[in-house]
Amino acid sequence: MKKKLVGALMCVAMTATMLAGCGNSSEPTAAPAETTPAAPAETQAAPAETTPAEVPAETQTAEPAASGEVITVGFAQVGHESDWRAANTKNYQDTFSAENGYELSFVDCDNDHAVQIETVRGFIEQELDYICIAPIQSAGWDTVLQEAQDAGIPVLIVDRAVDADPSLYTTALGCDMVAEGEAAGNWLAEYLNGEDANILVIEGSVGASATLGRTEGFNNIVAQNSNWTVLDSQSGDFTQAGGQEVMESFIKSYSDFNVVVCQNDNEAYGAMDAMDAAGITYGVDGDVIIISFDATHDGLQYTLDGKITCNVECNPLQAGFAEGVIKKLEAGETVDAWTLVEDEAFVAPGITSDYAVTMSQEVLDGRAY
Ligand code: GYE
Repeated sequence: MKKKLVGALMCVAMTATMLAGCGNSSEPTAAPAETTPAAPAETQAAPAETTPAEVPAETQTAEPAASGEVITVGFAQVGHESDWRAANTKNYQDTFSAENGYELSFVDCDNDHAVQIETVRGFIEQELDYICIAPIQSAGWDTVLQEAQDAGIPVLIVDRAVDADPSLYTTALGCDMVAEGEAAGNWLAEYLNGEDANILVIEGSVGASATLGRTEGFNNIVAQNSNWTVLDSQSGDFTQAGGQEVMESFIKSYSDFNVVVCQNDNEAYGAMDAMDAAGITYGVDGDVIIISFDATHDGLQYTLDGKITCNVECNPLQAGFAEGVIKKLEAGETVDAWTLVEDEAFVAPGITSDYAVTMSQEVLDGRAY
């Protein structure tokens, strides 16, 4: 039995401040509140074999929707680095299904920026109706976004942000990564209640807005606590293996730490393995506080078990927002320049917090991903 109240998605219109919050800059980025639909999308069904030459794509053959022609959508996905990503991919494939009237060209870019750029170029050459990009890194997008705009293809920047001028794409949607980092920091300050913190950070992939934002947000709170020290901060690439490797090297270099911040759940699993092997205790009954991000089902199980003390959610079920944008554009309506996917934080049983929900079996049962 699934209960649905946790992690409810909400769509709100953008403010310039929110946009800044989701990017990697501390300066608010000026952005128009609304964008006019880009040049009309032509609804040509792309043949199944029009995959970018060098990257594997899965293309679903679509049945035209009762109301009209098949809508072709290209999705340049980051890769398959985490449970969060797997849930996000499945959500896009389920939403942009043949049954729903779409032909989805899905490309797993395997965390390679150059492959992702070429994938988008392939989508432009195929003259797809819409392009969704979950940017591996936030930098380096201007040229290909300009190419898509010149071709009249609306681009949706999804999940992570780009640091390109917002006029180069149609819309962006995702979680507020800076706010997530701040939530983690605020919770820690509340929990420590004045105690010292010696902190190790296992960051996500280098240059990703999820990494930059969570780091920036957490550091904003570190700056407010003079008895907190960040001993080290290294990338674990959002993978379990990466988290384990970084934690093993931290354990060799540092003997006195009481907080480990993992920028996603998979890294936390690797970090726990490394601490188990070294005989370091963690969790509500241990010596080290683990903070994680994503709040996937397994991450929340560890939170319920008191091993991860605080887990800050990022909801991967975002395809419905992308579809909402596409439907509006199809209808010739204007769309918001930015859609926030809301999230919340969870803490282990026995902890109450102004910043987080206390974990329970009921919450876990409501977590489908
Ligand atoms: O936290 C991580 C994934 O961009 C929000 O990417 C996403 C992050 C997520 O690999 O697990």
